[in-house]
Amino acid sequence: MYDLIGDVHGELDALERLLVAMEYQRVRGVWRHPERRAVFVGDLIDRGPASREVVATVRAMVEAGQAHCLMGNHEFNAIAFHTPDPRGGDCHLRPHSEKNLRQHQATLESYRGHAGQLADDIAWFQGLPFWLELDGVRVVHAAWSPEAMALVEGSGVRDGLDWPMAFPEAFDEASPLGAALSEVLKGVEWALPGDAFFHDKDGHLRREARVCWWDVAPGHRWPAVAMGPPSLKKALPDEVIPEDYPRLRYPAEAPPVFFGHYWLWGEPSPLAENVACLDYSVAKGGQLVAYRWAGEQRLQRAHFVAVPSEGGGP
Ligand SMILES: [Mn+2]
Repeated sequence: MYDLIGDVHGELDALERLLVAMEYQRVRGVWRHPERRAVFVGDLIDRGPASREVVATVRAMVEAGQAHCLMGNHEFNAIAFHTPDPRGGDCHLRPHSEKNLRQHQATLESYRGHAGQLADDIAWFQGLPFWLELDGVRVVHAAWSPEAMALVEGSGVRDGLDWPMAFPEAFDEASPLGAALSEVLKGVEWALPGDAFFHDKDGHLRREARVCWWDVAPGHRWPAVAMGPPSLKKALPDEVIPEDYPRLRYPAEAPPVFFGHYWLWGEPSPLAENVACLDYSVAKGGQLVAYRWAGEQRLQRAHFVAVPSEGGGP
């Protein structure tokens, strides 16, 4: 059975406390449980102080057959940041702009003096799955989107080890492949109605918002379906979603699906009977959260385990 673990974002201390709380033990340097396997939903790195150590911890578990790890948008971005654009120019697949340097800063600092390890971990990131269907559960970093997944599958992007060089368009959201990967790794975003906008957690102005892809449709109210900070909820008109927007729904009879990515707050609980987000903002003073799955179709609040971040409180 699986213990599904949310976005760690460089918070090694919280990760170790969570593993201890779930009765994992470190044996010869690798955390393991006699009966259970861990599944990380991605975003091991960035923000927190110990990205390199978190990657080492999780990678050792994966390599010892004790865990699976999904690719998060932060690992995906790191691959692009460290891969020269094969189409030429003096650029990387993710430009080293001031904004991007800021975003990668915590991870770059944790790898300072460990360039060889960084290159090796980036190569390991390239092998992380974009989604997983294990016996009885589905796992993805942000959105279980069958159409986007079919497009990614059909593209052959993962057929070679050096796929970032072979498929540079994977990192361009204007390309069909880039858009599909963005949906899987960053979620479904819709343009806000009229001239509504908000500032995200990093202060960037946005006119699109992540929506709850597991249940959103025309007729639902914007503030109820948009995922984001309180500033987003305030900026949104209390209007219904127009008829020409699509209907998205994760089927109630499908296997339970787990993901991270959404920076939730509060007491961990399922978002629908078979839908759970495990990201509770540990790198912003929230909690690191896991779900201990015991084979159930209807997810239960009692199966969440949470440890507070070091600082505690928002
Ligand atoms: Mn994420």
